[in-house]
Parts: sequence; structure tokens; C-alpha cells
Amino acid sequence: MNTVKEELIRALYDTGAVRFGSFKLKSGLTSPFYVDLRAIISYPAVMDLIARELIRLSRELRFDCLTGIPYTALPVGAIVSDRLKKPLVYQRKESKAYGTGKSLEGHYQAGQTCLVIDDVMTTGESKIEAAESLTAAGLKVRDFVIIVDRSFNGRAFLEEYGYKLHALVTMEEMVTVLSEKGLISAGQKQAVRDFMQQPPRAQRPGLEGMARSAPAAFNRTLAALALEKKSNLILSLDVTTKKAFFDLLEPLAGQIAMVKTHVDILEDFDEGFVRRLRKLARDEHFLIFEDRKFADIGNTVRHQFRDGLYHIADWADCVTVHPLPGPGILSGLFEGLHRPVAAFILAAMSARGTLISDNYTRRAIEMGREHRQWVAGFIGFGREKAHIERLRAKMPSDSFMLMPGVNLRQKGDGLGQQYVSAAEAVAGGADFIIVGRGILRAEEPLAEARAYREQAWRALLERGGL
Ligand code: 5BU
Repeated sequence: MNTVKEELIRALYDTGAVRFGSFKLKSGLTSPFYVDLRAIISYPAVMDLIARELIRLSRELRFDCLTGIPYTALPVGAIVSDRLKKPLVYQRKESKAYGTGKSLEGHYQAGQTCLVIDDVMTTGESKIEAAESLTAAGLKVRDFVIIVDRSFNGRAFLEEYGYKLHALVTMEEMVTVLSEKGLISAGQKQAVRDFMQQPPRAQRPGLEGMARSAPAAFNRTLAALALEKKSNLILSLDVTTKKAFFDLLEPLAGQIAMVKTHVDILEDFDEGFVRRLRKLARDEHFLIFEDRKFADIGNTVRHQFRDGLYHIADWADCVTVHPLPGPGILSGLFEGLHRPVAAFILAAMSARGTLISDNYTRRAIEMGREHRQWVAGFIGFGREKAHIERLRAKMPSDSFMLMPGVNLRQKGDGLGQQYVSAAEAVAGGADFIIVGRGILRAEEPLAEARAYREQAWRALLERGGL
């Protein structure tokens, strides 16, 4: 191994950017090492060494401009840009929204090739997100140069998307050098090697696993019910009278795992509606999902949930919650409730131009993860399979992702709604699909509901989701 690489490994070790021990990862895996390069910006000599090595690698690549993924790689990118006299551009972390194509900071010309610098390669998912933003802004992406590659199969993952990975150091090189120098033990070296042999993600439990042992009772019930009815279809019954509601629901009840209501659009809501709905749900085995999308401070949502005209807390099995106000919204809604009601957190929306950014999505999922006693899962959306997969991968494996914006015949509704097919939604990782007008407006709603159910169920089987 060349001495510069050894020097770099030593520097990463000495600055604590790579540590050995026992670390619990977000995925639930326990790792014998931890990589965190955020503090390298405080070591100018290390920054200089890294920049020189990145430049050496980059000289063999063709590109017109470069970017560093914020935060850590942006100052690194600035040094490389200065030394190579190549323009720098960057995407602000907080404004990075799925596919909105928001323009980059900096000046560049459409069609130019942009080199992407980042600190660490783990799953590669954030690399693809970065490439998508750059591509949406008109640039071409070919190569990623990374300081530490700690991924299981990151190179192959990026290759699937047509990108090439170049890394300054891999974990294998790291442990070889550090054990030669006596800085880690033979046992530590072996633990890292063993860990790197593992599959990247813990397998997700299928519906049967969820029915048996999901930590949340609601998820066990929903999984069991879906298996019994062979349906992962949620009917979104957005009509404005009780008559229309039950005229549609009664014949369709056998096809669905849940009915989703917007109870505040009913003109003639009364207690009789709730009684009839609850009875039908018991008889026909489906759950009731009130899509109220709570979004206020804890005290207000508590009233909206428990009081007012609708007394949602008395009859809904689950509701949707915007994480926008912070965790107080969950305590306000669910603390001290007299019967269990589960929450689905809105992690993404299907509306075109939604202001929800990647960062918001990440934090929404984080909030759900921290409140598993109430949160059964998330509402997610992606315009294509790869988007949905990446979103799903961020969610706890034993939560459910429900996906609206599903329609077999249309791409949108002229009011901002975007649609994908049932098969694509489920193949990407949606556990349940939410369908409204696709069924409600069909000439034969029952036949259409069957078609959605069959397509979504088949896709679940094909995905190995049982
Ligand atoms: P549609 O008729 O299938 O477009 O109805 C979709 C339903 O899902 C409707 O009730 C929306 O309020 C709901 N929905 C959605 O479409 N997109 C979202 O991101 C969320 C909910 Br959250």
C-alpha cells in the first residue's frame, strides 16, 4: 500500500473519524466500527492531505464542475475546486426536495458534467438523491469520489444507476493498516471483516411476520386482517353524503383491508353514521382510517381528535398526523386515550410541488421511530419504483408504509395529484395502497376494486411481502 494512503488512514484514526468498538446503527445492526468525518474540517493538515488525494484521483476523470455534498464534503469540495480551478456548485441540504428540480447554487451550464465529492459511502441512497437533484438541474453525473467507503456493495449499487465510485480508502484497507501498526487488535480486525460480509439490511418481516410479532398491536391486527382477506387495498371513500358512502362501501367491503374517511366532507354526518360504519367494519373485517391529517399544537389537536362534532378518537382505528409541529402533536393526540388509535405520520405527499423535502422526510421518520408506542407507520409516496424503494428503506422495517396517489388509468387529476400504478407502488415497498377516485369513479366500482386488490396483492407476493 502506498505511504500516502497509510498516512491518510492514520490521520482518520487519530482524529477519531474512524472508531472501533460496538455501535448501534439506525438499521438496528450493531457495528464494530463507526465512521464520522464531520470533524475533519478542524484539522487543516488532514483536509490538505484528503484534498491532494482527491485531486490525484480526479485528474483521471472528465468533468466540467464539481460539487461536495453538504455539510462535510462541501468545504472539501471548495479546496479541490480552488486547486483544480474547476467551478464549484452545491445543493442546499434543507431545500433538497424529491424531484422538484430546484436549481443549484452556483453558475453552470446545462449539459456540463459534474463530479460529486462526498465523505462516506454507506448505502449509496443519498448519492442517488444527490445525482437526481443535479440531473434535474441539467447537469450530467458520471463519477463519485468518496473519502471512506464503508458500504457492503456500494460500487455495484451505483453501477446499477450508471455511476462510477472511486474511494480513497475502504474498510478493508483501513483495518489492514491499523492492525499492522498495532492500533487495533486481530479480533477487532476480524470483527470488521465479518461485519462487512453481512447483507446490507436486516430482512423486512412480511405480513405473516408482522401478524405474529410486530411490536404495535395495530400492526398485528392490520397484517392478520390483510392476510385473511388477501387484500392490501385501502379504499379512500371521499364522498359527501352518507347514502353515497354506504352505497359504495357495502358492496366493496369484502375487497378492502381498511376504509379511509374524510369525515369532515360529509354533509349529513351524525352518530348514526359512526354506528353503521363500526358495525359494517366488525361484520366485514376491515379497519377504519380517518385521514384527518392533524397538524396543530398538542392542545388543539387533542380537542380536534376527541371533541367537536366528530369525536374521532371514539371510533377511528387510525389517523394521519403531520410531524410539522414536533413531537408534542403525538402526546397531545394519544397520551391518556381511553382506547388505542394508531398514527400514520406523513413522511411524503403525492401532490406535485409538495414542500416536503428529503430532510423533512428523514426527520418525520425519526419522530415516528421515537414514538413507536403510537406510530404504526408512515404515509409515503414516490413517482417511480426506485424513489419508493429509497423512501421505504429509511423507515423501520416493522412499520407499515401506506401509499396514496395510486391509479391504474390516470397520471394525475389536474389539481396536483400524481399517480403511479398499484403494482409499481407495492413493488417499490408500499405495504398498502390507498385508492380513491380510481375506484369510486369507475363505471363498475366493484370490478375495479377487485382489479386494484389483485394487482396490489400479486405485487406483494412477487416482492416476497408475505
Ligand atoms: P384519489 O382519489 O385516489 O386521488 O384519493 C387519494 C386520497 O388519499 C385522498 O383522500 C387524499 O386526501 C389522500 N392523500 C393523497 O392523495 N396524497 C397524500 O399525499 C396524502 C393523502 Br397524505
